[in-house]
Formats: sequence, C-alpha cells, structure tokens
Amino acid sequence: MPVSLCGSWDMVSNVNLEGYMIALGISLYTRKIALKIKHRKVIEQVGDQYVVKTLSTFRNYTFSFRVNEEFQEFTKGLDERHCKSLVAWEGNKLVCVQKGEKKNRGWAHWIEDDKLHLELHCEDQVCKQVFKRVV
Ligand code: 1AG
Repeated sequence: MPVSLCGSWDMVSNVNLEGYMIALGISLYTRKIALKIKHRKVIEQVGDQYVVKTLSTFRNYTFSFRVNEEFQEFTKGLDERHCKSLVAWEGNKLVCVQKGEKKNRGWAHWIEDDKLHLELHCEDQVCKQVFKRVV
C-alpha cells in the first residue's frame, strides 16, 4: 500500500516550469507570473475519489478523479484544454496520462523523504516540483 499523498503541501522547488509552460503554449505574460509564485498542493481522498487542488495567489486549479477511471479534464485557468485523463498507481507513483491535443502529456506524484514529488511532462519538456508538508 503506497504512502498516502493526502494533506497540504507547500512548494519548495520548481525546475523547468518554464519549458513545460512553453510546451503548453502559455503566454509570456502568464509565464512570468506563474514562475514567481509558490504553489500549495492540497490532496484529499474521500472513499475512492481524489480531489487535487493547486492553489496560489494568482490562480487555483482543482480537479477530481477516481483511480483507474478515465475522466474528462478541462485545465481551466491553465492552458484551457480538454483531455481524457486516467490516473493509476504504478508502484508507489500515482501516474496520470492526459490524452488530448498535446503529445506525451501527463504527471506523476509520489512521496520520497517525507516530501511530495511531482513530475509534469508535455511533449519533450519535464517540470519537476517538490513540496514539503504544511505543519
Ligand atoms: C497540475 O497538477 C497543475 C499544475 O496539473 C499547475 C502548475 C503549474 C502551471 C501549469 C501550467 C501552466 C499554465 C498556466 C499558468 C497559470 C497559472 C500558474 C499557477 C497555477 C496554479 C494553479 C497536476 C498534479 C495533479 O498536481 O495532482
């Protein structure tokens, strides 16, 4: 049974968000703001339903899913695209494939050294974020 991802997490590092945002076609203006802000990740689980919130002073993005069940995702406030998304456990990683206009799009979350790790990928770009638990 993988370690629970649930809780509130504050960003401590963020590598190549710029490349990831360029791959998504985010405007220069929005990228400049997005790069400056710290994100908080809030992950909640009710039964087999997950709710993941990415919170910041600039924008918030919330979505929910059931593991192993494809869902329609609309990345409102991000790149505003529709994806057919599927989240599944792969070992200790919670892995999402986001099928849509953008190739090779998805993310993975896992816990390592008491930190929440997130790898976001799109086309040939990988963004790596690490979060520490909010105490
Ligand atoms: C996500 O998490 C959301 C990741 O899918 C959001 C992080 C960075 C921004 C991503 C794309 C850039 C698009 C627009 C920039 C606009 C706002 C930046 C501030 C975003 C805060 C919401 C996946 C994973 C699921 O956590 O658990």
